Amino acid sequence: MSKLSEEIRDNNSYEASSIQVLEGLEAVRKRPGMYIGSTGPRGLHHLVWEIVDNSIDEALAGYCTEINVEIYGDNLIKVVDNGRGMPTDIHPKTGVSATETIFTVLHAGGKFDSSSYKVSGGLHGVGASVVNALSESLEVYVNRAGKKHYQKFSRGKTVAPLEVIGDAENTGTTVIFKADAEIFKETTSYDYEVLRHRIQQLAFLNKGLKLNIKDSRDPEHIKEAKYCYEGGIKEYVQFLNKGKAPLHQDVIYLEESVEGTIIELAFQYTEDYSSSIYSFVNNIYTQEGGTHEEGFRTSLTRILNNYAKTMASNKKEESLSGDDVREGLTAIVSCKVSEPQFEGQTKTKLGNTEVRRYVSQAMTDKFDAYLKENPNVAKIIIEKALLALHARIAAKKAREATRRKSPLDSLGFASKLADCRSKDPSKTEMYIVEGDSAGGSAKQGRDSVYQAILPLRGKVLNVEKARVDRILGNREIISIIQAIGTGIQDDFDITQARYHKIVIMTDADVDGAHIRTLLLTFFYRFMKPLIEAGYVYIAQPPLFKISQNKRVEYVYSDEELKEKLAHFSGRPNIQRYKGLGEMNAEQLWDTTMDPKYRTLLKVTMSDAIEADRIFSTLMGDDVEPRREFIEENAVYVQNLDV
Ligand code: TSJ
Repeated sequence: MSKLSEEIRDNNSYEASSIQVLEGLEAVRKRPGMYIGSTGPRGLHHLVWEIVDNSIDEALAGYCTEINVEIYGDNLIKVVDNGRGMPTDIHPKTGVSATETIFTVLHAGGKFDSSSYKVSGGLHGVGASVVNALSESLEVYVNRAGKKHYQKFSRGKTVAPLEVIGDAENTGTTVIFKADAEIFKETTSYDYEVLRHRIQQLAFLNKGLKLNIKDSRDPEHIKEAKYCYEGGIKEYVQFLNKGKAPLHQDVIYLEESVEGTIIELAFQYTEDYSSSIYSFVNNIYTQEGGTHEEGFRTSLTRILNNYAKTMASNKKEESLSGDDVREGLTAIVSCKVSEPQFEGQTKTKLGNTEVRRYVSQAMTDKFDAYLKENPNVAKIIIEKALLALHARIAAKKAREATRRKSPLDSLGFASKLADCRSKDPSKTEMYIVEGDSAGGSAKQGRDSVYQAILPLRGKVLNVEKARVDRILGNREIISIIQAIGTGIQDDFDITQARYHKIVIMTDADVDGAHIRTLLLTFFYRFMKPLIEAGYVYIAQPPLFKISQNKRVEYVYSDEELKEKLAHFSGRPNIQRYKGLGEMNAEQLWDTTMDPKYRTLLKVTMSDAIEADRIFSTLMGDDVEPRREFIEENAVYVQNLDV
C-alpha cells in the first residue's frame, strides 16, 4: 500500500486527498483526447476496453474465469468478472479505500496488481480513473472477503465513500458506467459488432477464458454471444481458415516461456497465395508488427530452408525467400511481455529487441522438432514454398521475355500468331484457338482485316496442367502474353493491349474445358485488369448441326436442340460436334466467328475466380480432385456458359 500513499501526496484527510484527486481528473475532462485518443466512436468504445482490460488482467493473474459485458438501454455498460474483487481496504492515513483510489487517481489503476503482463498500463491502459472522469455516472460493486461493497461516482467525483451493502458468497467486480454526453458529443451509442468482435478476439487470445457479450438495448431484439476457446489462438487460426483449403490438418501450435516472456504461436498453410499474419502483445493487436513478428518471420524462413536442404530431392534448389515460405500462411503471433515498448506511427509496433530472439528461440526449439516428427506435413509445406519459388522465378523470366520486343519468343520460337491487318485495338479481336487443325480452319475462315488467330497446342498445355509456375514457363502462354502486348502483373499496362477482344475458343469437351480453365486462371492471376476491362470472351461453338435436304441449322445447347427439332418434319440428320476441328473454315466462320451471328460470352471476374478455384483444386498431386473435375465438368461448362 506504500505506492498508494505516494500517489496521494496530500494525505492528511479524506477531503484533502480527494481535492488533489479531482484536479487530476479535471485535466482528463479538459483534454479527453490526450487520454483516450478521441471523443468520437473510437474513444467511446475505448472506455469499455479500459474497464474490460482490468478483468482480463485478473484472468491473466489466474483468478478470473468469466467476464460478462452487457449493453443496457440508454447505452449503459456493465462489466462483471468473477475475480478476487478489487481491493477495498482503507489506507489508515488517507482514509481512502483502494477501490476509490483506483477510480479517482490518474494512473493509479494496476498499482496493486501482481501480474506482470497487464493489459492496462500497456498501449492505452490509462485506467479506470479516466473512464470514471468521462462518465456521467459510474458505479462499482466489489464482492470480497464475504462482503458486498458499493460506491458511486459522477463525472469523476465521489458521490459517497465505499460502503458495505451486504454479504457476499462469491467474489468478483462489477462496474456499471454511462459515458458522458457532454464529452462524447458525436455519439454515446455503442456498436454491438465492434464490441462483439473484440470480445471474441480476446477469447481467442486468452484460452479457456469465458467471455460473453449481450446487447439488451432493444428488448425485442436482444443480441448475445458467448465465447470460450480451450484451444486459444490455435482455434483462432482454424476460424480464420474457415472457407479456405488447409494444406495440412493440424494447426501448428507452440507455447514457450523465454526469460519471462510468454511466446504463443499458431499457424497453418492453405491453398491460398496470400498470407495473413496477425500479431499481438499483451492482447493488443500490433498492426505495425515489430520484433515478435520479425522473429517469427525470419525463423520460419531459416528453419524451412534448413529443412529443405535435408530433403534429397531439393539439393539443387535456390533458397526460399520469406515471401515463398509465407505463401498461403495464416498465423497468429501472441506474446506476453512484462514491459512492452510500443513504437511506430500508431504505437502498434513492438520495439523490445530481445523479443525477436525469444520468438526465434521458441521456433527453433519447437518448430524444428515438429518438422522432424511430422515429415509429411514438412514435405507439404516445403513443396508449397518451392512452388512459390518456381512461380517467382518463372514470373521474372516471363517479365523479362515480354519486355523483349522480338519476333521470336523467349524460348527462341517464332510465334504462330496470324495477325490481322488493322492496328486499331478497339476494332480488332484475337482468337485463342485450341489445336492446330481448328487453328487452320479459323485462319482460313476469319476476316483477316480485324481478326487475329493464335493457335495453341492444346495437348501440350493440357499435359502441363495445373502448376502455376509452369503456366509462365509454357511457350503457348508466352506467345499469348506477347500477342496481347500488355505485359503481366506489376508491368501490366492496359493501354498497350493490341486487341480489345481476346476470345478463347476451345472444344466442348473435358480437355477444352480444362484448357479454358487454365487460360482463365492465367488471365485472372497475371492480367486481372484485362478481365475487369471486359476484354476477355469465350466463343460459343455450336454443339449440333441439324440438316435436312438443303436446310441447315446450328444448335448451341441441348434445350435448343429439342426446340429446333420440333420444327422439322420427319427425321433430320443430327451431327454432334465433338471438337472445333470437325467444322470446316466456312462453318466455323458462320457459327462462331461472324459477328452477325455468333454469341460471345464476356468473362466476368466471378467466372475467373471460379476458374481459379477449380484450377487450385486440380493443382494437388491427388488424382481424385481431377477425376471429380472431369465428372463435374459438364455442369461447370454449363455454369460458365449460362
Ligand atoms: F478497475 C476497474 F474498475 F476498472 C475494474 C477492475 C473493473 C472491473 C470490471 C474489474 C476490475 C478488477 C480488478 N477485477 N479484478 C480485479 N482485481 C484486482 O484489482 C485485485 C484483486 C486482488 C488483489 C490481491 O492482491 O488480493 C490484487 C488485485 C489487483
